[in-house]
Amino acid sequence: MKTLEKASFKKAFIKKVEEVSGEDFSESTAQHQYEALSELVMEEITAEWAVNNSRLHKMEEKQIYFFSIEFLIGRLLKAYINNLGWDDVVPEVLCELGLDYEAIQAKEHDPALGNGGLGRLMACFLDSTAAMGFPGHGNGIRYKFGLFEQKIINNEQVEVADNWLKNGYPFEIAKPDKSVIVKYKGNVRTEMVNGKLVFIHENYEPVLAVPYDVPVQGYHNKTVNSLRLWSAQPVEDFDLSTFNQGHFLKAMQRRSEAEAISQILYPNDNGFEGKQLRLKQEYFFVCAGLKRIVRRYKKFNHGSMDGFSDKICIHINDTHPALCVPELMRILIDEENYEWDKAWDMTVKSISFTNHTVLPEALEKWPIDMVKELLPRVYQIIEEINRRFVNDMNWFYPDQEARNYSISILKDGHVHMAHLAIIGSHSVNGVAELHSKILREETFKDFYAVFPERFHSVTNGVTPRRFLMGSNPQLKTLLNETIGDSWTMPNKLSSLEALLPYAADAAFCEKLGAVKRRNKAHLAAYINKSQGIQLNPDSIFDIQVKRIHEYKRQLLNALHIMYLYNTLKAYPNMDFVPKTYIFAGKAAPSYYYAKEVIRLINVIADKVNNDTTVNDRLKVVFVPNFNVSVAEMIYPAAEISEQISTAGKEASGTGNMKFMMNGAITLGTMDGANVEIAEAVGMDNIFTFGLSDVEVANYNAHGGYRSLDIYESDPRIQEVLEQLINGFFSNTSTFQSIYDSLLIHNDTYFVLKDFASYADIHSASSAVYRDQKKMAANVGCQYCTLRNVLK
Ligand code: CR1
Repeated sequence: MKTLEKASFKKAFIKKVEEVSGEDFSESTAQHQYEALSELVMEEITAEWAVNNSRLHKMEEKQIYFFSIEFLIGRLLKAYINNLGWDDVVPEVLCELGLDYEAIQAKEHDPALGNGGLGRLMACFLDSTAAMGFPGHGNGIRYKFGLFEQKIINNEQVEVADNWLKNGYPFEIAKPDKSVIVKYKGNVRTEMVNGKLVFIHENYEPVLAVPYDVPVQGYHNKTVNSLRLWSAQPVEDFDLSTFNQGHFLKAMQRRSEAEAISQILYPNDNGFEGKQLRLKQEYFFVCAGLKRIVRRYKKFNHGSMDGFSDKICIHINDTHPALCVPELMRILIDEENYEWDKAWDMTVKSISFTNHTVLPEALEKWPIDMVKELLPRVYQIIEEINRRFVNDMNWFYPDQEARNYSISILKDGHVHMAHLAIIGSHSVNGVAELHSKILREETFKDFYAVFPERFHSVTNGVTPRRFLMGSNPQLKTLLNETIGDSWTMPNKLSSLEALLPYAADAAFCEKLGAVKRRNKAHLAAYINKSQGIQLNPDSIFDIQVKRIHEYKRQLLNALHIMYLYNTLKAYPNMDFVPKTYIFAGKAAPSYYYAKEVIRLINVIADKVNNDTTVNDRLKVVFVPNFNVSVAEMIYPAAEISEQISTAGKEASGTGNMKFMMNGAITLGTMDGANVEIAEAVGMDNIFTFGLSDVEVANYNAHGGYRSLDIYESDPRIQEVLEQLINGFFSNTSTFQSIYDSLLIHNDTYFVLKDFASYADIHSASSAVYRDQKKMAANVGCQYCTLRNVLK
């Protein structure tokens, strides 16, 4: 990596600002400075990118392509600057020029091309792959509108369209010459050609897929990989013949139907929406992505596909890209003339699959008629894959007919995408030990019996470059001063173990506390400025940020705050460590219950924050529009990380790791990767509570538990539940649906059942906080024991 020379950078920057603004430098705005800086960064990266691309063409190394319907990449400008090793010079030069680096960065519209979990995981994978110098690329959709912007109006979530491309996006390169055609609908005709049956897809509706590439810059190395995002366009810019016949609307309709495919990201996390447009999206990026990969592979391998599966790995991120299986088969059979068995062997060898959720409502299954109509040839192949699979199963396990049917791809009138993915992959993984166990023993147990060798566990990781080094520079500096910077090198985070002795070092702990205090003050200032709520940076910052979902149990946190409020009112002189509860997260727009939880949190916040008898000790904030940039500000300021899902429901969680690497203590259930965190830090350095996954499963096997028993026996719960419906927190509205879910519908997520142990662990955590020294030592331990959780 070339080092950046200060004087020449300054000169180049001023010149570029004048070029983009067309005015004297002194007249430039933060927008011009952002555009100029982005251009300079792109010039540097693209030079290296071209070299990388030509190296990749030689296909010496195996290449991995991550197929995902979401890539939640976050802002890139600062990440690029840090990865290029420009992070000393750029801020210094900008400061000398009297410019505000933070304000310049804020001009970048945070690309929200994902909902949360699996999309952010992909972005972390891309970052890590490039940092480690491996050729790994992303393949997804360039949505015109990303995940909605969330506003809170009258305590409720209001969704506003996210027009992220409004001012252009400087980090993409359009490659219209590499566009491909994706075919929908029509019919399949067969013909005998030279004694061989060939399948001809005709009368289809073509859509043009145009690629836009975003460079993925490695860390202090020369690797630049690619994230390829596809945009849908009509094949002919305008359907002239239809237009000339006077069918103006029809011509327009064709255009908008094509564009609709990449128009909008479905705002659903852990939920399945069986809309035809979504299925179109799934095939769109699968078909376009595979076409380019195959084309390129052949180009550099003398037109042959023979070695494809030795050199190319297609990773399908959750089931949305599962059509890779029949689509690759289609290419190999219809276009490359392979026999079925050979094609199948190559397909399974190339494809691997990660599952991200066990929630039954998220498992995709498409009505057969819909798949057949939209993708006639692909459907024929799915049918044939299924026929052969069921035949094999019946041959090998003739006495297991029911099981054999239960694992087939086509059943109950639907195409089961997880089944297609498992059958068509050589590797299937869960994203934490517990989740992988649940996959093996419950969700996919019948598959596990058939293909035990395919199942693996790969605990998620997050990038420390973005979530520690980038977002918490003061901590980075302190760590470097204390143990040197070897931990900043890719795959070397375990070097943080060198901190272990410092957990008992008062001077280090004090400095660590000072960094945390500054980060808390920074977040407090942001909240004050954007929401007008004043926080006390000396209170405990207890934070839950993630999608709003029943299983993640923001409700448990909210009910507990109601209880704390009641207690403070009843015992105004009680000994109470001041606490600030911070929430953030979006609810799917159609998820009424989750939106009610958001409203409840905001209603509680209104009441508590405006009650002068408690508000010096208790504050509640809901930070609107949680996205990657907001997250980067929140994690460094946290002391308690709330990871309180119903055990067995959270596949991994990755927020838990981001909090942890910023020194927050996890307060959570033994769920997802919390389990690995507990192993890594030791039970003394984590606050765990609640039912285990086995206990939850046992209750569920017997129809759940009786929530009314808890209600009747715990006066704290009685009080807060009545407050949900008696207008105590808001005299204009009540929370009947939440009340009913807990009492009438028997509390599916065990909120009341876990309440008592949750309240206990909170008071235990406050006691530790009172003893600041112990807290500092605890926090020290967090760094020291990251081990394999974080890559
Ligand atoms: C899971 O809910 C996991 C991420 C990444 C999420 C979360 O526990 O950490 O995936 N699932 O593996 C998801 O986004 C749509 O499903």
